[in-house]
Amino acid sequence: MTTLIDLAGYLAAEQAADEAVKDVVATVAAACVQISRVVASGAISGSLGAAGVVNVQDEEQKKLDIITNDILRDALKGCAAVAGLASEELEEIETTGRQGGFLVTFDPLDGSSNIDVNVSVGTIFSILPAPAGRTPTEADFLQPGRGQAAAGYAVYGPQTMLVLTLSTGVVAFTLDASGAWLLTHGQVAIPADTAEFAINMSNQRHWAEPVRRYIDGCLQGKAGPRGKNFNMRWVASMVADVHRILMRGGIFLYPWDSREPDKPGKLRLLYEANPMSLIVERAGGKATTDGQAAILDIQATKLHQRVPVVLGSANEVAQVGAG
Ligand code: AHM
Ligand code: MG
Repeated sequence: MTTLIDLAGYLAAEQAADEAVKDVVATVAAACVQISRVVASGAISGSLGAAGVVNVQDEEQKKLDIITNDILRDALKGCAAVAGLASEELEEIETTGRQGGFLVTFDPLDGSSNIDVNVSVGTIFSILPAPAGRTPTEADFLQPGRGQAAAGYAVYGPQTMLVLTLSTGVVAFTLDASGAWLLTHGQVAIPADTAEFAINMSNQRHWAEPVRRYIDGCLQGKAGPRGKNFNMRWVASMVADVHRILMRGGIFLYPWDSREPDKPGKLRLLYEANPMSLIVERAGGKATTDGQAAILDIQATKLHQRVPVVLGSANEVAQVGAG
């Protein structure tokens, strides 16, 4: 059996990446090992179920949302290269008392609705440059995703995996029984074509016309305008749905819908859409709001801003844009 290199070995060999970014990545990765253990322990540790509180998103927090948020927050506060952090579970940014280095935004446990039924969930993170010589403010977090210094996610599924982009390319590690991240996927590339889409069909009546037309074309299969049969998958954990697309292609849509006009989409820009978009683009895919406009070019205006998301296999995302 060949020996796989671990995360520390990979980071040491990555000459192009900043040493401080590597520290942040190593810190997040270590926190994800802890998170994977608490997630895996489920009912044994009494960590399933609702916490009985509502977060800044007006969503009921699960106990694990709070536990995992605390794990990441504590880890990042202890990391010398981190000046500030923002989380899906925290109303406001937090600073660490340090200046310069990096800001980290994260969704500590994405796919919360799946926790209690033992379906894959994950942690998503984005690392941004912090301002030099002063304490960061909320405005410093509102950067276009194109400027991310690194991004990644951990998926807690049949295998626990860490997917990462530093300066170029996308790599993936698998967690072994000893708690080491081993490099199992040296270069992740999303096929340009696909016949598999992921969308919550129950929202169909709320979609805009181009998305309706696109999905309708897929549903018509071989006899329809696309001339081929499509398959559909929807885990309802963005990490799991995007991970499948990274591994075998596909398109993921959480599009604009008419339910809440002041919340254009469900997913959050700074700690869900931006990090996933950097990973998807670096793996050769496209990440847009509507099949055309790149998510990474959006100038954020609010910490918990929501955006429509259409990402995945490049030619398929372009089909949505053409509609
Ligand atoms: P969360 O961060 O509160 O878990 O919400 C985000 C999740 C995504 O992982 C997933 O793509 C989406 O919400 C599923 O939404 P729905 O329940 O509408 O299918
Ligand atoms: Mg989420």
